[in-house]
Amino acid sequence: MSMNITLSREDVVRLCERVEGAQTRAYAIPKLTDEYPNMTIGDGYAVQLELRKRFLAAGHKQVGWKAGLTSKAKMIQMGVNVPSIGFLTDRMSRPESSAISTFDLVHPRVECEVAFVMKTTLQGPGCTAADVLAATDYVLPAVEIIDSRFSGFKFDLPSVVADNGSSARFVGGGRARYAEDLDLRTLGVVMEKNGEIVTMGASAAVLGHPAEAIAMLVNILAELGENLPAGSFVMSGGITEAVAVKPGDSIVARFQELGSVSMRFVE
Ligand code: OOG
Ligand code: MG
Repeated sequence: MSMNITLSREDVVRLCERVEGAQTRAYAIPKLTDEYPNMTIGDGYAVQLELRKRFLAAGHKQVGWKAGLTSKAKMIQMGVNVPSIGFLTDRMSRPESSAISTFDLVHPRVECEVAFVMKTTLQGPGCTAADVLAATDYVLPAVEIIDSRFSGFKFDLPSVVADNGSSARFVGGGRARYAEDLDLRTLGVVMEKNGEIVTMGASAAVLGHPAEAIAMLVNILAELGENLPAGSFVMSGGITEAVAVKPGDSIVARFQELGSVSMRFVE
């Protein structure tokens, strides 16, 4: 992955303000590459870094990271073939079984993920899935509510990286387990919307093993000059494709061995 930055500092700030406006006021914008066709993935991460700095300066607390586009189902759904990473803050977290407002979201979708909580800091490059498992405190099931700010949920990698990987909300829940007590490759998950099964999959869909996605994230962080701190909450990427939700919908994600995560959506 080339982390080449081609945008001027002014353009990075301009695009960050455009994405920040769309995120905080919940409106759709055209993908950034319509105006900057030569934008690179490195440019996308420069905009994402600017966004993170602004949120942290405004008092948001970073709680961890997310890997995205790590399963075939997600890559096919979004027409992208390289994984991405994004940051997670306290403002994005929602309690299990809660009512989540869609008022401040553009076109939310939900996806089932395995989340990791780290007990030691990881530093790439060269981080492997075995390193990740050794550094993991426990795993838990999560539902990510993604919300691309790009019209029609249509984007390319530089644009989605700049939009912080479509991060919007997330819910951790179920039952926390030690990774060594589970076979993290073969966990089944079923997602129900309004009592009907809408999608299902197995955790191997995420790069063969969800810990591989965390290793990839650590190696991307190294390219960005950062590590994955102890205590981080990290989501490994949607196992299934993402499912659109609207006010009135209720979601239950049932994970084998990890219990379930539920929420409902309101205006
Ligand atoms: C990009 C974010 C993908 C995942 O788990 O694959 C993601 C998107 O699909 O909007 O969070
Ligand atoms: Mg996700």
